[in-house]
Amino acid sequence: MTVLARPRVRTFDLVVVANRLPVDRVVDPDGTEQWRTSPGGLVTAMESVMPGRDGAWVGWAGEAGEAPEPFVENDMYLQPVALSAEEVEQYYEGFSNETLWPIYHDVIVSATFHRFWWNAYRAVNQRFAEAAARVAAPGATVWVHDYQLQLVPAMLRELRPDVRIGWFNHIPFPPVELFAQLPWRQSLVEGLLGADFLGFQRTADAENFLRACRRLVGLPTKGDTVTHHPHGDDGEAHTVRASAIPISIDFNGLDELARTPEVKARAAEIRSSLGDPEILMLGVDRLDYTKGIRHRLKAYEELLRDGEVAPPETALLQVATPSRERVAAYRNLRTQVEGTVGRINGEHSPIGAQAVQYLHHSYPRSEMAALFLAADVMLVTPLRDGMNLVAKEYVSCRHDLGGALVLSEFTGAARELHQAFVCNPHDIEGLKQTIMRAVRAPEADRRRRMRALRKRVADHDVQRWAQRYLEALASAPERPERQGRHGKSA
Ligand code: GDG
Repeated sequence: MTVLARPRVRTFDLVVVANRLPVDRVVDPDGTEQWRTSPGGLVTAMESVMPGRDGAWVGWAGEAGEAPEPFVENDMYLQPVALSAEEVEQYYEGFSNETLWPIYHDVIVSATFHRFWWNAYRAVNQRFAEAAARVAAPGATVWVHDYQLQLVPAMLRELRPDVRIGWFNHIPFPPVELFAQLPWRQSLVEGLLGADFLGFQRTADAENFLRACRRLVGLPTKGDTVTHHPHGDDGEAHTVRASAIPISIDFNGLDELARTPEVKARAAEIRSSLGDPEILMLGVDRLDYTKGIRHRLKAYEELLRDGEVAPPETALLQVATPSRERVAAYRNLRTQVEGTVGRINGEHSPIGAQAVQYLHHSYPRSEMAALFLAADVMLVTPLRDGMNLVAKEYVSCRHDLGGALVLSEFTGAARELHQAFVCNPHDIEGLKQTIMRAVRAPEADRRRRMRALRKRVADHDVQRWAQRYLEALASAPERPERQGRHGKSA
């Protein structure tokens, strides 16, 4: 019998598994292809954590069909996972973004359930688990991210009992009453319990998960832990910790960027191109219904109508980064937002100035920093948001201690950024008042708040987040599978 040599696969001690690779393929006008860092919360966070760790990243490259060969980018080994066009529709747009995303964000739009979407979700999670199993070195640490991959921990555990598995949820974990709607709730809980440690943005999210374990699956919980029997009722019991480790941003990197002469000059240029308004308000969001853009515009429109603010002295600049454009709820939102912006400008803009400057684009990081540095009032008004990195980025750019942050109480960030002007975006009257409080706050008050906000983010930056997460994962109790104790206990 001839034994065929297996191709050598590189393996790594740290493997990140996320729906998307951190890069997009771009084709230059001359036809050459290259990879460019893709925007988004998870990528922004992990980008400053991975370099220097000799890690691998398993994820989808963003185009349906065959996966590209593995490649190295920014010191990271990237292992693409293939998704067919049908899987993109069913696993990603369907189950992830039309079933889970609404359920996990308070059902701001209603969720859609299809059994064939679930089947695709399971099949794709299995493929991700297999890809992670291939590149993980013996005893490696595998860090799985987000709601698209909730079955990966248990699937990977089955394939590779030797590895240490962590999962981090970037979005909220829903209250048990909403999670209970999912016909596949038990499988999702069991999928997650394959991990050694489960990380959440807020304590309330971890508690929601533990409540789901208790009430929907009948598992005992104690403090921030849940106990289950990975190998059936007669097998050995195992305890998994679920607790909050809130994500952050690269404070020093952004602080440095915002201090460069180029960014400062660009900030001044942005203000002057808007006619040097006295008050420049700014919104920066993915165009997503969770971000409260419609509520923000409504409040702003009423402030214009009431004569509280007026262009050109006041301007609102709204960056709405294109997102999930193949999902109907996102297309509807775009139509609504653009209709509202058109109406506001039609009714309130004088010749030569715009009440709302609306930008449906993605921008380089330095342009974002310049926008943050230019804005007097930053409007972060989500109806529900796991964390919201934009709020933390804004304060990181304000080395001048200028600016004021209006922040929704329904963001994870509001648990940390107490000195912001905190608002309830559903309460339009209250939102208007909070915006005006931020506009009119005495300079000394704004500076005092900004100093405290910056200290909080500087002391709790993304490097500390990653370190805390990896330490929590490393100190998780040994699982029976890893010790080779699969069967019944003696
Ligand atoms: C999820 C959770 C959680 C946006 N437009 C551009 C751009 N961005 C960057 C922002 C920020 C990131 O993308 C967006 O992060 P958020 O936290 O605001 O929101 P999600 O994308 O919904 O992220 C969220 C996050 O994961 C992390 O755990 O906070 O709650 O929903 O960094 O600056 N960056 C560039 N150009 C753009 O046009 N360069």
